[in-house]
Amino acid sequence: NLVPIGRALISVSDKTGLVDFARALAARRVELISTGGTSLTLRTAGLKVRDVADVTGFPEMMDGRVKTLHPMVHGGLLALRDDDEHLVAMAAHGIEPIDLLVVNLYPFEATVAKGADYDTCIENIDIGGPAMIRAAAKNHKFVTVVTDPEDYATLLDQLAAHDGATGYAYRQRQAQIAYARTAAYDAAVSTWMAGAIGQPAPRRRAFAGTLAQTLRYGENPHQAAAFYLDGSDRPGVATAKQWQGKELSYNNINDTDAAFELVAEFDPAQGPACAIIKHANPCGVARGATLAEAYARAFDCDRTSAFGGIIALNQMLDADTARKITEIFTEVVIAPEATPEAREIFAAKKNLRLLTTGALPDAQAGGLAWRQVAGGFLVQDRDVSAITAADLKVVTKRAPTEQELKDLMFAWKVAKHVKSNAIIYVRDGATVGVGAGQMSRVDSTRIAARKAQDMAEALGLPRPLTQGSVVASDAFFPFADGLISAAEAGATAIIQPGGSMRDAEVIAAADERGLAMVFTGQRHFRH
Ligand code: 93A
Repeated sequence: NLVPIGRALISVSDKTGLVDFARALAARRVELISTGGTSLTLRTAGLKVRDVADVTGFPEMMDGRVKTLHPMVHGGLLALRDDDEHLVAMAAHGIEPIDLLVVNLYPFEATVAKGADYDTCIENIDIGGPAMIRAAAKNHKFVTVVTDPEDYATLLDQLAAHDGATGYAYRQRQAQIAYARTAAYDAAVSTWMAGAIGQPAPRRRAFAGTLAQTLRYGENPHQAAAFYLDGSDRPGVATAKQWQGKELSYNNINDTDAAFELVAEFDPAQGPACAIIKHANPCGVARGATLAEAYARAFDCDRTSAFGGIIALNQMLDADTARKITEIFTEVVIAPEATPEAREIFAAKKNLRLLTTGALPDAQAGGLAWRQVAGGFLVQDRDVSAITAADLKVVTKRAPTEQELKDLMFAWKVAKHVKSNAIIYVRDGATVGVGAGQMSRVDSTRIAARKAQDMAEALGLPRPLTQGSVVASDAFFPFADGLISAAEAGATAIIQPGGSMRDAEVIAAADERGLAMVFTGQRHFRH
């Protein structure tokens, strides 16, 4: 199963490491065949190269659209070396075997990311490259394929270990990687086209990502894991610069994403906001006159849970906020930017990871969301619905006051980012109780109230902050019990979608207690 490498076809857009790699092949007496730009680079470096035009007998033509699409190339890649008929065909047509294919594709994804126009993106769809990669990968019984400069070193290791040959298991692995590359490439083309022609719905689409990073482990240490990029340039954990701290873990990435997406709901033009996340749910979200105050108020929602949490800020991290944050242990801080002074303060905390993204993601920008199920995955539009005060329907005798209304809108934004059943108590632009992920809505209501009670005791407050708060519920109250329990905790106003069979009962319970209640007509399930 060892196949010696005698002839290589090299055609690469990304010329990183190319010359050294080709020189190492040449030193093993491998004959090099290349396309235009690749040939030029190799020749300029003093290497001996045959042009692919010399192999095909055709010049590269049509702006390079047709250079390797020829039987002399594809016959050389696909011929079975142990099949008499194939050997006869090769001899009859003068087809020479190609033992090694080194291709990396036109940079389609990078061209899209740069915001290139339609025609430029089209021109950057590689046709000949994927055709050769797929051919070489299919014929991995005899042919070795390399599609990434990062794999040059391991190929040279193979050749060194096997006296200029590659082993079957290695070729199989390379073929599998090659098909991952071409699949991701075509998925990127389809995804880009869907957007370009205004067909972004999650139907008749192909999905694939490109490997960004192999992670140390997954949700638990016994699970292997990796981080893939989907090619969108949404600011967030995927695009962030990490200034310090250990490598992000799987859970860090998941939680940091949840934190940043939540804080992005709060327009920085309307003031600073902070979200603290644990296990993908917020344990505190707040606005403040300053960023430091926003953090302190978010922290006061649930100081116990905030320990070891993930903090997201909707504007530049400043020194004051940085100093406050370092008072307890935090895993990750993500912000659009950080001042040099703030970075210096963090530098003393070696384990604290700091990420900056340059911008906040647009909470209203479309896109797709995935969920895995056995045998497949579910795809839907991102939940980008947002309501304004004008969309609300007052259903109680009493309408909310101006302050209640402000807090109701705040609570509703947070509810969208809390696992169902979600109940959020808010007072003066800060969460004061979060009930998340319960199977019964009334339990979420009670848990949030009880935690607020605990916090009041810890902070030495006379009463829990739920007294005089407002409450958001991500979906309707199926019974009046949840609402009654929120009222008992001191809530004075409620925001919820409405639409329950028992709405009349729920409204009556609100009226009886003098609560104001508004319906959104929209729910924010997050399961
Ligand atoms: O336009 S193509 O799809 N037509 C081809 O026949 C072809 N063959 C190789 N592009 C083709 N390639 C691509 O050219 C390779 O995948 C590689 O990315 C690039 C290398 O071109 P050069 O050697 O001229 O820099």
